[in-house]
Amino acid sequence: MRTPEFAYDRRRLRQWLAGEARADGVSRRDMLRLLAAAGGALAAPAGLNTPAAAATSPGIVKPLPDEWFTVRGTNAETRFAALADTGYHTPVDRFFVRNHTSTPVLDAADWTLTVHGDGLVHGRSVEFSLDDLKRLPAVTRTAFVECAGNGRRFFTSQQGQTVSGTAWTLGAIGTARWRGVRLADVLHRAGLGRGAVDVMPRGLDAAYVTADGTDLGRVRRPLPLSKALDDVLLAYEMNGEPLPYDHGHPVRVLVPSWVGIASIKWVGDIEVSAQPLYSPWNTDFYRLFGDAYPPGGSAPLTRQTVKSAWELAWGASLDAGREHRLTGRSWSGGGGIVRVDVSTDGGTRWRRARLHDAAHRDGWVRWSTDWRPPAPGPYSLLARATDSAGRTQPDTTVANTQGYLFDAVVRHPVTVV
Ligand SMILES: Nc1nc2c(c(=O)[nH]1)N[C@H]1C(S)=C(S)[C@@H](COP(=O)(O)O)O[C@H]1N2
Ligand SMILES: [Mo]
Repeated sequence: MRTPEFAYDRRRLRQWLAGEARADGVSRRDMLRLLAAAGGALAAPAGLNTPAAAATSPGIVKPLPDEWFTVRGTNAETRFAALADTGYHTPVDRFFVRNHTSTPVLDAADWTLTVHGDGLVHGRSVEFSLDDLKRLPAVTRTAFVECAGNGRRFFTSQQGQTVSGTAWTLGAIGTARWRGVRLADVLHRAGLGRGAVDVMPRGLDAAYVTADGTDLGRVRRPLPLSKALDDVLLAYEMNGEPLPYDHGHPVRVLVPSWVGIASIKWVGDIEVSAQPLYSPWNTDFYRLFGDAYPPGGSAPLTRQTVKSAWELAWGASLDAGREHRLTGRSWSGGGGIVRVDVSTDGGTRWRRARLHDAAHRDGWVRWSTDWRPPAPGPYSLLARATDSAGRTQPDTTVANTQGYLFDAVVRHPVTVV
């Protein structure tokens, strides 16, 4: 999996150098840095850097009750304890929100999707209304959306490392039943050309301006055509209801198993390109940078890693001498979860948790374990999952400066009283 993706990235960088790839909105300096890291020569076409604009204020439409969410800047993290009484699918009203700016309130009747670019036959652009999409075959698929930065706080709190970005605990994930059309069907309907290589959906939310005032334009991230044609949906329903405002109304991209940024909300246009594409979301962001990585960073992030979370408040109190049924969930972007081991004594002794769901690709499994805490005092609860590809959560995650893909076993503190 890793090798072809690295090769893909290197090939694209070489094409950019030869003037055969586009990188609108990415600074020339960033492209040169990536190129240098990939071992290319230093001579390149001019890039773009647009000037500063004002910062935006948070804007999430749905209510964010304190018992369900922790608000973090423009984002809202789901409290795992609030999932204990929910089923497999995360109710929309408890589903985390990750917004670069704020939720645009769009009217489905006015909405259109424009598919355009030189990767279409004759280079013509094609428009679809929501009704047009609904006339194509509908597909339903259960999948999680998880932010690449989920668990970021633990780089600092467990490993003592400084990382940038929203300090999520483990609640930047939700699993929903999505209904929509296959992106492949829309691309074929639009007239996919033989030369197409990259597909870049773009959101209708406001342009994203970084803390230092750089306007990066609207949120967008290219996907290789192979993934776009494989299992990607244009979703217009979430858990049987029209897609809610905060989750991309009226239509979002849903890229199963990949980092959440791939699943562009409020999609307004999709560029189909015969040249490789770059955006800041696959050059500066959503790559791994740091001591363990090449100077230009890793290849752009794709699949999620393995994680586990207890459906318990951080620092929850439990009565000593009583049996408690403790519950949690584990998930992976690399295959269904086949095994979860738990420890209630800080990691000395381990036992298997009971799994309540079959291994589900792109989804999570719910699990439980019974525990009678012997005596009052502080305890750490640990859970370690293994997926069907044999990947297991490690004890520590190799650091990266932006704190992506934390997958180590989290030590969840509780107090026995
Ligand atoms: N247009 C647009 N799409 C977007 C984003 C955004 O800010 N704008 N955030 C991305 C990120 S980083 C994540 S993790 C997911 C979050 O999806 P959710 O808010 O529905 O949970 O949406 C992705 N799609
Ligand atoms: Mo994200």
